[in-house]
Parts: sequence; C-alpha cells; structure tokens
Amino acid sequence: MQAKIAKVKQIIDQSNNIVFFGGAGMSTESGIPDFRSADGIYKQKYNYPPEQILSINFFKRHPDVFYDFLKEKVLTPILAAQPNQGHIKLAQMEKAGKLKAVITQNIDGLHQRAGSENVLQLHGSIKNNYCLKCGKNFSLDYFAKKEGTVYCDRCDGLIHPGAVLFGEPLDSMIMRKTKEYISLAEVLIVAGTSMIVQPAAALVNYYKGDKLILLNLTQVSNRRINYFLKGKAGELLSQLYTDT
Ligand code: CNA
Repeated sequence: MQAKIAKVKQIIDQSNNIVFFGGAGMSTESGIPDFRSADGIYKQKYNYPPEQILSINFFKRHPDVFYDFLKEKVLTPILAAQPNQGHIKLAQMEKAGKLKAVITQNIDGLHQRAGSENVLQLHGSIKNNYCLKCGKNFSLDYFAKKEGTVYCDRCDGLIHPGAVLFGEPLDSMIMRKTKEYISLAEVLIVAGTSMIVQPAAALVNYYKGDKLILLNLTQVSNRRINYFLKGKAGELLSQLYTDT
C-alpha cells in the first residue's frame, strides 16, 4: 500500500491539471453520514427508503414526512459539520494551481468553507431554497430555523430545498462544465462515492486519461479506475499532497 501511495503521490506532484470528483464519503470524516456505508442513511430504519423520501414526487405528496426526514437526517448533521483535512487539502491544491475544479455530489458546502473556489455542485446546495409556486428564494438560515414543513411567506407555496431531488434533472450548465473539466483533466481523483447515483456517476466516463485515482473505503465497480487506494479520503489526501 505504501508503494502505491508513493506512486499516486508522484502523479499528483507532477500534475498541474487535476480534477476532483467526490461524493458523500468525502464528508463522513466531518460527521455527515453518507447513503450507503454500514452506518449510512440507507441502513437506518424508516417507513420509506430514503431514495423514495428524497424524491420530487414524494416531496409533493408527503411534504411533512419529507421535511421531518430532511431536517433530522440531512440538515442537522450538515449544520453541525466542519470541513475535514481532505476538504482543506483540495483547497490548498487549487491555490497552488494544481487542481482545476472540485466536482461534488454533496450539498453540504464544505468544500467552499474549506476555501475551494471553483466548485461544481451537481446536486445543488443547501443554500438555494426556493418557493415552488412563486420562485422566491430563501436563505439557509430562514429555512433551517422554521419548525416542520416550510412554506413561503409571500404566497404560502411549498419551499423546495436547494438540493436536486431524485427524479429531477441536473443543472445543464453545471453538467456541461463538469464534462468539460473531466474530459480535459490529466489526473482525475474520484473519492467517497459508490458511483451508483446517475447521471452523476456516468460523468467520469468523459475522462480520457490513464490516471484515474479512486480513494474509497470500499472497492467500486468501474473499469476506468487506474489506481485504487482503499481508505478514508481525508486521510489519504493528506498523505498524497504535502506541499502546502
Ligand atoms: P454513497 O452512495 O453513500 O456512497 C458513499 C461511498 O463513500 C461509499 O462507497 C463508501 O464506502 C465511501 N466512503 C464513506 N466514507 C468514506 C471516507 N471517509 N473515505 C472514502 N470513502 C468513503 O454516496 P454517493 O455520493 O456516491 O451518492 C450520491 C448521493 C449521496 C448524492 O446525491 C449526494 O447528494 C448524497 N449525499 C450527500 C451528502 C452530503 O452532502 N454530505 C450526504 C449524504 C448523501
């Protein structure tokens, strides 16, 4: 493993065209549960599977159950979290001119809080809440402080949280930029994702190089991976980038 880490570190040291693509596993070291790990949200007990609750159809039909779940299981851990060493290393790599973009499936905003500037959030952000009826925007503060289901103070419409829900399309501009960054990258670091949720997972197929590095607690079935380092993304990134 040490030899493999040394090899990947050398690849990272030598490149100034690195792109990062991450998932929920990037934030578990900050205390936010992912969806599919042993202690992730999918293994906890609910009346409905989380994938169903976090869908646009379910949200419109059962907003109260949706909101209970969202606030308890998604927002509360996110609001209590701080960026971890992995987020910080990526921000340092960007400042050093090595990392071109952070592409994330996460909605928690921890990359930005760690100092990353060019962040593409495929699944939205907890910050951009808006009314389904009149489109008025609501801050995270307004949204998080309200008890129960949150309605618009202007028209009483239901407020849609900033995250893209299952069954909703991804932002086409973000998708376009993501494809561009990935296809032009020399090194692609993929971390903390089961690579199951589509269409995000398929985006790594735009990578054309031979330096696709996976940092994950578990192996992921994707034949494009050139180097797999098993472990915690934050800990691994700290070993892989030491020039601060
Ligand atoms: P996932 O399907 O839950 O997979 C997470 C992957 O990360 C698994 O393969 C784990 O083995 C692995 N993993 C867990 N912890 C670590 C770690 N410390 N280091 C390395 N690997 C680790 O999550 P995906 O991101 O693939 O699924 C996409 C969903 C999850 C997106 O829609 C996200 O919006 C959604 N999500 C986001 C957050 C967040 O914003 N922090 C939290 C939970 C879910």
